[in-house]
Amino acid sequence: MAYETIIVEVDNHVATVTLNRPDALNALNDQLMSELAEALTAAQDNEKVRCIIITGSEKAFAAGADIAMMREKSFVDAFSGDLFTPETDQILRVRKPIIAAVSGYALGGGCELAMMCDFIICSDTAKFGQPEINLGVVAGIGGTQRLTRIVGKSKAMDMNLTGRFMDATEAERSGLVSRVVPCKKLLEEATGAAQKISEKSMISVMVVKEAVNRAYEVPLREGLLFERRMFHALFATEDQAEGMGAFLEKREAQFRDK
Ligand code: CO8
Repeated sequence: MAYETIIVEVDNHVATVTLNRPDALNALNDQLMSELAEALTAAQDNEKVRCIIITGSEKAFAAGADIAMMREKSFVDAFSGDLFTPETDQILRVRKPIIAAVSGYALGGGCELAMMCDFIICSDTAKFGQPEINLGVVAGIGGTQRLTRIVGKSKAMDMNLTGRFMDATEAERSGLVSRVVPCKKLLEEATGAAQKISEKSMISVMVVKEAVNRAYEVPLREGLLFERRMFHALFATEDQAEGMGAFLEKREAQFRDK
């Protein structure tokens, strides 16, 4: 499939999707969101792919939803068209892990897209923000909800009310990102993490993704029950026998996703 606003490369079990609208700092428009959702679904369906990376350019992961596209919309257009909802739903249905590799600006919808991924690795030049308030609107795909759960009320209010940007150091301190690396090393670090994940049993990997995401959806008691039941269920897999056997036999495990 030929895409115009993203570039997709599959190498060594890792699909890397690069947002590619350099003239608009990778601003998210209808075409980019629909191509991104389609590429991620294709990666989900591709047996060779075991982990996915979404990245942008050095200057911008994505500077938000496309303001030029949104400017002329009326309430009826936005509400009836359900802007970005089908695409974000499709992205959230992907069961393989997705790493956001962020350099430069991740603002508005860009920050929200990064937070939709399973974890964020960023470069020391990254800048996160929810500046929608400066445009007379508010965040629309998670900036008041996911950000609050991740960094807490005080910082989420600060970011959404003032529109200020958070640098990489603050983002790591706040738990928004898992690692900060020099800009030139960003893709190497993200790819290394993706390849490490690719070596695991895909069944355990998908269970981890589901269980951690469930922590944001259900009360602790329910989440713990889900985790315990999934832990029990994994004893039905060949990969459990292989993983534990390999440890005791002091050799590398060869997982077969069975
Ligand atoms: N949309 C469209 N074009 C953009 C955007 C954007 N979000 N961001 C940058 N661009 C364009 C600029 O217009 C400019 O184009 P041109 O060269 O044709 O004038 C080009 O990218 C380069 O940008 P700048 O010249 O502004 O570059 P600077 O280095 O001076 O500044 C900034 C970089 C600080 C990132 C600046 O571009 C900026 O502030 N951008 C807007 C950031 C913003 O407000 N983002 C939030 C957008 S709203 C949003 O994301 C809502 C998401 C929720 C959607 C929910 C749907 C349900």
